[in-house]
Amino acid sequence: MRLRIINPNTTVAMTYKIGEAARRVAASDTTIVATQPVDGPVSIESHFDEAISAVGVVEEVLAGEKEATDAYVIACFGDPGLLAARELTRAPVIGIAEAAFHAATLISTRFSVVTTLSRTAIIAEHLLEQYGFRHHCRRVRAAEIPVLDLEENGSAALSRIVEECRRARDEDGIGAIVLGCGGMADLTETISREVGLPVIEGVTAAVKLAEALVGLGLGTSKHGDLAFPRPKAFNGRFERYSNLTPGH
Ligand code: 2AL
Repeated sequence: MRLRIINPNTTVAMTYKIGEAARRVAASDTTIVATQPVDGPVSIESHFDEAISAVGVVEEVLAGEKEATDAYVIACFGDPGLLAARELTRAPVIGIAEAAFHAATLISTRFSVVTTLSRTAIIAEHLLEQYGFRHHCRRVRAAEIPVLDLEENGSAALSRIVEECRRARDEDGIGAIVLGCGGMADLTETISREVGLPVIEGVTAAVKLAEALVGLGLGTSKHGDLAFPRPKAFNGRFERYSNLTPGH
């Protein structure tokens, strides 16, 4: 199967890391295509960043539809553009936050999330509520690192995340930790070893869930709200979406 992983930010090094993490867990017959939008923020750590990046995500899905893509993963922890992306394809589309939450509830009763900056915690909290995981999550914690610190060798990012994970383990009464950023895709083994709890991050969880759905012959429902959007006129910068007919 062909799985398109969309890093919603425009940092190519992060896309590369996400693609490599995906390939490490993917089945041997899964082809991973890791991409990012051309336009948009270098990292996503605000509501504004999210709103702009969602346009890039849907454009990457439209590009994927021209390449017989079997499944999509949106590799930012705010799952930007998730439902809009689902409208554009019959393939499954999985956000890394929802993938990680699902996986965490299958191996623990309670989990905490450790994310980047505390201002992004509200984004994860909103998703927990929206997806119905509020009771499973004890706390959304922040390591207070900007997303791009995760790309810098020798930064204090890893040790800050490990410290916060240890606090989560000792104070939250949890069985597992969810890492709250696509840029943490390569850190699960190290952190799990340091902290002694199962550590889940969404890129790898989403790859395996996508493979499972494709294996079951399941794709995004085209019945109801996730049906292809009605073709209509778009004005100005978005004129190219006029009379869009994805899926045809
Ligand atoms: C993220 C993420 O996963 N990628 C990004 O640029 N920002 N999320 C976050 N909470 O920092």
